[in-house]
Amino acid sequence: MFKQMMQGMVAVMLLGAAQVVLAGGMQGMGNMDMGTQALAAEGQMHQGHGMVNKVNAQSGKINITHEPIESMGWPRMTMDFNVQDKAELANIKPGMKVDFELMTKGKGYRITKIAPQK
Ligand SMILES: [Cu+2]
Repeated sequence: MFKQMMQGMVAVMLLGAAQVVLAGGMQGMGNMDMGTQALAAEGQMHQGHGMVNKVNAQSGKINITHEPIESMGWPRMTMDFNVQDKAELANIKPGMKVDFELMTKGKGYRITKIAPQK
């Protein structure tokens, strides 16, 4: 999985979007605690879609295989996210397809909205 992610990152960098990758905090994958406290209300919003692999409603974490998020310069990949409002995970189960909103600021990012696809 990590190798796949690295390949994806290399591909993105080759496309000249290295800055987007750095700003998007790809270094933080697998350790999503990083930078979340620094997130502020004026962060940038991105739309994501994907399949849920794991949900931890208690800690507010979710693992999603998401489709490419062009505004982030991200290829399709599997990764962990922190969810701002843990309560939103109550209705989210592994195997579900979801739509979500991702807020980024600096190197941090978190899901601010998530719901099953209709
Ligand atoms: Cu990703």
